[in-house]
Amino acid sequence: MTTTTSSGGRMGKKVLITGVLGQDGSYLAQLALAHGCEVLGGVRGEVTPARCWRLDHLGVTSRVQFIDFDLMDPPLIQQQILRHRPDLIFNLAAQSSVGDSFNTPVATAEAGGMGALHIFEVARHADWSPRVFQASSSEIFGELSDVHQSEKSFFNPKTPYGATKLFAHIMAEAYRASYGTFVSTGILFNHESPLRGENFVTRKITQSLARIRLGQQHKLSLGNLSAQRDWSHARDFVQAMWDILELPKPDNFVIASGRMTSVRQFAEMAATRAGFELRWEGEGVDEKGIDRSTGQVIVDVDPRFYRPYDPEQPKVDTSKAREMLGWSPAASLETLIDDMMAFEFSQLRV
Ligand code: NDP
Ligand code: GDR
Repeated sequence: MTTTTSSGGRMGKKVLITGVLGQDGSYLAQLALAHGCEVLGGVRGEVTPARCWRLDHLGVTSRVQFIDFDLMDPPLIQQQILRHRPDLIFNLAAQSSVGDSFNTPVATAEAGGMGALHIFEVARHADWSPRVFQASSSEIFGELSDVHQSEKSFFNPKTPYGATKLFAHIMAEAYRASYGTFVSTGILFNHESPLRGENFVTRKITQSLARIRLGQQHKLSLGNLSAQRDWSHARDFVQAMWDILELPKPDNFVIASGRMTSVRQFAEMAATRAGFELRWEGEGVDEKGIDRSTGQVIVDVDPRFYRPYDPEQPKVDTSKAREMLGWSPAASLETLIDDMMAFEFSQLRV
């Protein structure tokens, strides 16, 4: 039997989370379990203990029912959804690195674009009307002239990842309009956490700075330091995803904090929190770069980390999420960085 909790939860509901071993999948599994839901965790390939480190960190691994789920395998997608009949489907699986998408455009599109479409198609024919959440991205905006972007903006992505996410986003709208399928989207700006993959710039920075502080690494090499991002905590973003599927009608929501910070500023803030001052290449520090007596560390720029195309992230109007969901991020950027640095030191000191 299904009951609704006072917190708007869905006690007893079955929730399928694709990409459950990823950052957002792990936090969302924890949230759904806290709401009394049964969590089906979609995973491609074998579930090894090493791959469950995020769920382990949150203490929920044993409560997730793992199911084989590969976005590149349409018959498997259909079979698993029809077999388990989830009430809510959060499609979080994707090749999620914009940088990697330049090297793997076809695989990125097949999983993130066609994979999402196959899920919508099963939901369209399902006789129990599941609700679907699709993880869209701020990358769908691309380079635009509007000052503040919103759900109604014209989309103009130019990265393979952005184009893939736009395909799935437009398909979600098409399924709503054409078939009445309950598919909502979150146009998600960057969200980070201690559970972020190491190939993303925030985690790369916090992990490297902790290693440098403990003498395990000499130098942090980055790409575009002046790139600006609207960074929030992933824990707050999975709450927004949850709230979006609680609404009576499917819709699109921009989810962001509204605060832009450069990569360089993020690194400086993280270093301050790690207890030292950053010195940058060309500021009188030699190639080896680290002087532990003064606690100074060097960060250099390595062209290998530049992208062939790296558009500025647009500023955004978040009023729809504030008004219709009552959502705004609970954690500040400072809290996020504190959380990430504390995690790095706890990992390296054991
Ligand atoms: P992660 O990269 O941490 O997680 C993505 C998960 O998808 C991984 O567990 C990965 O598994 C899985 N996956 C990849 N390809 C497939 C496939 N073919 N079939 C099944 N599973 C697959 O991403 P996040 O948790 O950070 O992001 C969640 C979603 O939100 C993604 O769709 C991302 O594009 C989107 N998003 C994220 C933002 C962010 O800032 N975090 C912002 C905007 C959108 P494996 O270990 O096997 O690779
Ligand atoms: P992004 O995140 O591309 O915004 O995609 P990422 O952390 O990879 O890059 C952010 C910005 O930092 C610059 N940068 C570097 N990036 C990486 N990864 N490594 C570096 O060394 C480095 N140096 C500078 C990048 O050029 C870029 O401008 C994330 C993902 O979570 C997507 O899935 C999601 O859709 C978008 O956020 C919104």
